[in-house]
Amino acid sequence: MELNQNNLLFTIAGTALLASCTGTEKTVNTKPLNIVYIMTDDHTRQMMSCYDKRHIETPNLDRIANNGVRFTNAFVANSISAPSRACLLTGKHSHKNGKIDNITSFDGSQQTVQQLLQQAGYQTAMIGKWHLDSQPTHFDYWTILPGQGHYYQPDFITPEGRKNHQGYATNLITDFGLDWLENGRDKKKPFCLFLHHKAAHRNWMSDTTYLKAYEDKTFELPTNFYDDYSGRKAAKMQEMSIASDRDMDIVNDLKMLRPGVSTRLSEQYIQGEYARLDSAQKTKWDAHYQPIIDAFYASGLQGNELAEWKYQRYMRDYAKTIKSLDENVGRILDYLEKNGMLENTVVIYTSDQGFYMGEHGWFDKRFMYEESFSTPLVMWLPKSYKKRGDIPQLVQNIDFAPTMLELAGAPIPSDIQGVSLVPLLKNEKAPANWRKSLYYHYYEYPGEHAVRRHYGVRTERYKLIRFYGDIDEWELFDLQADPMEMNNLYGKTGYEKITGELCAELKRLQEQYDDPIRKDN
Ligand code: SGN
Ligand code: CA
Repeated sequence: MELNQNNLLFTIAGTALLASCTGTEKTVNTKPLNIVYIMTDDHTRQMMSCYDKRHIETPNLDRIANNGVRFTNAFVANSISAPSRACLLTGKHSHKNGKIDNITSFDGSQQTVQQLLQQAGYQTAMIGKWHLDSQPTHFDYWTILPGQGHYYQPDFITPEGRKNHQGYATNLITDFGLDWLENGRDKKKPFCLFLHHKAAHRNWMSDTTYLKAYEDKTFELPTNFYDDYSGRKAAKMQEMSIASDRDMDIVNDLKMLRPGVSTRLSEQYIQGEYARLDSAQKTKWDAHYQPIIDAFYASGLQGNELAEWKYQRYMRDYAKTIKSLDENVGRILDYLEKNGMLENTVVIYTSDQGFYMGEHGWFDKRFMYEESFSTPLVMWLPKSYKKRGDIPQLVQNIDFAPTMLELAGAPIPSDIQGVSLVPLLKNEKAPANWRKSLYYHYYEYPGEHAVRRHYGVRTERYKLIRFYGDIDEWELFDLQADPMEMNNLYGKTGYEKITGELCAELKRLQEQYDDPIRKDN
């Protein structure tokens, strides 16, 4: 075999992989491992049937979990889009990669996973929602949505400029991914494909194909839908309530467009997503929504009845976008299977964060409470990785970069803060020294939805949060006794010892990760 630099790198990657999978030192050349990383926007575990059977079926996402692993304790470092993406690419917490909120620009000259993968001989591609403001770096191929992008007839930006495409974003992103896999890449090299969907982001626009889906379903109301936020000041001060006219907009979010009805976001809908539908799509759209609009305005719903009606409409629209996602993930899996690639490809499915589906009466994310702090995470594993079923260890999105590097047989730089998940993917005893706590820090305040800045620590059982800025509030939850996080135990008798322990752990994490913020800020 001719040994050019790339071949040499592949051989090293393949050899290292085999050695790490089997625990043997055999030097047999294997095909280097490919990585398909699929990340959706705002998709939450409650709406994925391998995590939660109450609401919808997601057979293709479940197919990933059933052929690999399901992480039951996967979390993000900062529950909002652009910061999550920066954590993914750098393997570092927000204060280290500099992308603390959706507003600042990502410094693309810093070390990234795609750069390190390229150096290891990988082809890299980024397709879909990017949201980092600065131009992508170190991708052999990229085509990205500008900003949040659009569901219908979206523009995509490439190194050659901006181009409009006819169709629905979830289908288009998948089409571009499949096209790159088939025609775009150098098939002699291993690859890492990042496929980043716009769905299921607000305002939850369904593909016209699925408009009728879930219309007969009545979704179960979360038990804490009518949370009064007692003992939790920051939770009371948010602006992400389904019941509130100001927060969940009847026109923009729920599509109840009628001449003469003007709401805070009605123009955003009329000039925005609704205006983007072509005439055939608009005909189907109107035919579907008009009877619902008529019945809604005739009903005169008020109070709790109105809030619950809004919840049902929200759940249905969101579920429709997930139906498209699930089907499109199936297309990717089918392609990999048909082309015999599933035996040397790891498929990772996750979201940029979790989301509220009515818990605490909310939509959106941002809080360190479970629904938005957690994120779905399932992986399809080739046979050489023996672990199957659930992985309960605490993992975080800063772990993706080092995981990809280890999967590629590439070294993990010491300044990366996450840890590789590869030891958990082997069917060996989980490492005894696995992390026992996670650190979180959210910064986007003042900002949309008015969630106050906060940081905190989560252990297997407890969570301690400090909200700061224009408030100074501490919250403590016993997740075992109170999984919905309704009862703030901070300052209550009997919790002094655990509070002290968690404060010390929080301080330790802030020192370990070198977060300049300190308790007395
Ligand atoms: C938009 C949404 C917000 C959402 C942010 C951030 N408003 O501004 O509801 O929290 O994006 O979302 S909208 O009326 O424009 O849809 S993120 O996932 O990109 O962080
Ligand atoms: Ca998001």
